[in-house]
Amino acid sequence: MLVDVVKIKVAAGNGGDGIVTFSKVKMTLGPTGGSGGRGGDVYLEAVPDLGALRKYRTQKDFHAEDGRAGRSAFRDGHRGEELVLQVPRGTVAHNCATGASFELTKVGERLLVASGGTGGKGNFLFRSATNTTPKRADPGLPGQTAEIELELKLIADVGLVGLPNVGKSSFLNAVTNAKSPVADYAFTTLEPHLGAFYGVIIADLPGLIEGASEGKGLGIKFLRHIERTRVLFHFITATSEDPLADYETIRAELGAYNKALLEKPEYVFVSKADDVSPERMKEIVKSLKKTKRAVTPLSVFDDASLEAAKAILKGIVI
Ligand SMILES: Nc1nc2c(ncn2[C@@H]2O[C@H](COP(=O)(O)OP(=O)(O)OP(=O)(O)O)[C@@H](O)[C@H]2O)c(=O)[nH]1
Ligand SMILES: [Mg+2]
Repeated sequence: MLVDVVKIKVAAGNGGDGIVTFSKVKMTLGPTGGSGGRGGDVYLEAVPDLGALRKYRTQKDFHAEDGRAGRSAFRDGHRGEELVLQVPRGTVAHNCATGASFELTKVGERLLVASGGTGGKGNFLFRSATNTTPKRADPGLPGQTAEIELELKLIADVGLVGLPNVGKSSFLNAVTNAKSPVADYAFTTLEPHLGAFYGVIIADLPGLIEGASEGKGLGIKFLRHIERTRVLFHFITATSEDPLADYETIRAELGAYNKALLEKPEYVFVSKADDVSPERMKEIVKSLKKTKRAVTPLSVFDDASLEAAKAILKGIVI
């Protein structure tokens, strides 16, 4: 799993000071000092860019704008601009002082990490029947500061499942810039590999075999990585003698691990389409109708079929 950790310091803006001023115009004598503006807040905001933590390797200190001081003639100071720090979706923010943690799971989600200081009141607000010439104005309060550890824990959106040697890793490598090992033998992939397609995170898993739930092959422990995925891509090779039986073998193992995996939306891909005749492919697609899933022929050597798979990926809302 790709895990990335950085520590940053954030400071919200300080509140602006209130001021003491008086009108010099004879008919309107009295306090006119405006209040200070509130300091800007600091937020974290989840974005699809998985590399968004990179910039915090060089810059570590962030300060939102301070509120401006109040001015004469009842003019309040401007609020300080808020500061929004972008982090990749899947980032867990730990407040180092309080120990509190919060996970940003959805794109656009925001977390307030430091509140701006309140602006101080100007003397206009201290006027009263008994004190028509108040000389008091309050200073702005300091903004909150915090030290925050940002930890990226990728949550896959799509899990690639299937028997060994059916082209799962080849597919991941074809649609993302991942470099999952590929070879013409079973169990090339020994641990999950991740790739991102426009922010959609794909987890390539080791192949499953019949009896995996009893520990055969590499077992099924790694299926925990796809418990939280939204969608499964189920790969079946066109070179199989009985693609439907392959499908059912995998479904049985998924169900043995966790029945909830069977409820996930699932797309079936018939891989290595270039290795069989179009007639055979038709037969296979027909036999897989029983799965009641969308069935898509796929070859990593055929751009049109990769585009069809990418269109499905694009439809996955993150
Ligand atoms: N002809 C053809 N061969 C493919 C295609 N996709 C993958 N292969 C080949 O099939 C073999 C297995 O591919 P992998 O991507 O390693 O398969 P896998 O499902 O990840 O295998 P495991 O990691 O062992 O579960 C490799 O030799 C690939 O080059 C395809 O679309 N067409
Ligand atoms: Mg593989």
